[in-house]
Amino acid sequence: TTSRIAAPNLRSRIMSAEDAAALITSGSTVGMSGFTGSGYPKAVPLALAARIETEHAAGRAFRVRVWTGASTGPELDGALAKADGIEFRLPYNSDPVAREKINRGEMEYFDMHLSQVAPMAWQGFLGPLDTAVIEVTGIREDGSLIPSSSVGNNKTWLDRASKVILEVNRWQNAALEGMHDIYYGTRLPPNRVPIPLIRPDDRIGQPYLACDPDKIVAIIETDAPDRNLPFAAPDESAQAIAGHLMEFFRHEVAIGRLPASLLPIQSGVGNIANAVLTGLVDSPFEDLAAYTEVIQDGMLDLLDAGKLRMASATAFSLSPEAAARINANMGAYRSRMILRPQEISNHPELIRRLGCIAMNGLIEADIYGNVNSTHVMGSRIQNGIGGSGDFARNAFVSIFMTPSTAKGGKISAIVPQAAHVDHIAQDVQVIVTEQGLADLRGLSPKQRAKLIIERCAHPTYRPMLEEYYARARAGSYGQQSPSLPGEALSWHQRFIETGSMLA
Ligand code: 0RQ
Repeated sequence: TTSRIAAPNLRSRIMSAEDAAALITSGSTVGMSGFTGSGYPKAVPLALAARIETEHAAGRAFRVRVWTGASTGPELDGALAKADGIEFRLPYNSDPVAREKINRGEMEYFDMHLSQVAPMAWQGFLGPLDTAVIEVTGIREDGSLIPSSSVGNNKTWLDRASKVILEVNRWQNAALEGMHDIYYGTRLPPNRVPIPLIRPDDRIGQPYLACDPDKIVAIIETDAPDRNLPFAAPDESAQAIAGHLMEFFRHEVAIGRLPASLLPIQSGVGNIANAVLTGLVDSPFEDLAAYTEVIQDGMLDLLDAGKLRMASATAFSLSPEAAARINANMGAYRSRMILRPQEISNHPELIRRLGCIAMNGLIEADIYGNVNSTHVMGSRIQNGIGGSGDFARNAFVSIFMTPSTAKGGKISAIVPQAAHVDHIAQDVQVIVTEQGLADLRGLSPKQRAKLIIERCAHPTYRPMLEEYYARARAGSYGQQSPSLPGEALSWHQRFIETGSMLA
């Protein structure tokens, strides 16, 4: 059936994924849709990976540069990385095969703030974009496109690319139509104007993506599900973190620093973030709103419980079970959800104006509250900074949360010095572990160190941190942020050498 393609003049461009992949040349830059495991193209990347494998087997070089919204699914990043087909990747990756290649030095990766991708593409800082490969839910009679389960950078890829390949995915719910808000008012300096969004509920654009029909070189029809990993049920540690945070919110409301319905919440990726949302279901807070990047399972629970009034994001990031739930009732959810381009969902101007409560995960924090979100032992990339920087710097209150240890206790998440810094201490106002919560607002570095060690460190590592800090106080070159450069990273070195940070 071709019922999802209503534009009669475009029907002639329908072809196989293999024929479409043949239109992509080696060395070219391909802008794909996709944000978390949602709305990424599912047929052309696989066909391209197969073609690359054939070329490589014949001894011919073939690699492409891949831009997306954020992470995608195994059919895109996984398949292309496995075929050794990606020369350069931006702006976020969580695929294990691609991660391995990046960490072996076989693939270049530019990990960047997600709000900056579209502006930088427009500014010409990233080079030309040859082909856009975009999943959509349908093509309307006038040629406008019904977006899919993520918006990401699709507007920008469609506008900037020389040629466009569309995947029309029948699996996506037709009732997605009308949920999106695509803003076409962005400009380059010196012509920028304020973005007219003052509440998370505001619609400031149009529900459809525009695309010059002359650029559309191929249309592929697919019928394949989004693939997001299921979330783990919140364990004891995640529940404890959620508990500390609920206590913090209750306190802030009680003393009048937060309204009773809080402020628009942003919740990062991962199991802990999801557990915190689940914690809000049983909390006293009502009439909540979310201004965030992804709508995950916990958000759906909050919507269903009537706690969350509405959610604004750029993508769904739902387990298969939650995706089925939302698909069974999309019409009802549509009025309470808005999907926007990621430069709007993550826009610093809007995050600052709305006063978002940012809640993100971390890999490690140091005793002064500098946060490493990306590099294990300072050099191995885990995922990328994603939207955490967009939100952390501009939030009303910027919260980072983590279990106090990793790898079965062999790694402390609180260290003398972070081996890589994504979020400087000024952008980190609250740190929460299962041990407790440190509210760092208004504190000097030495006051922060005392509180972080006391409240957040695991009891096994706390005496080691106290001991290091005492010696740093005694022997530091300066006393603003005492440190001993010769041993500040010795815990990391010990882990690399012995497999444990414990002495
Ligand atoms: O690795 O799966 O191999 O065991 O990191 O860690 O504890 O499951 O936590 O899922 O919340 O992820 C920072 C990675 C935390 C995430 C990070 C290892 C750990 C495990 C995952 P394994 P957990 P989470 C906007 C927000 C950046 C992007 C962001 C992230 C794996 O939150 O990517 O914030 N953030 N986006 O074992 C060694 C440590 C470790 C460690 C954790 N100290 N040392 N390994 N791990 N701490 C949303 C978007 O941008 C889409």
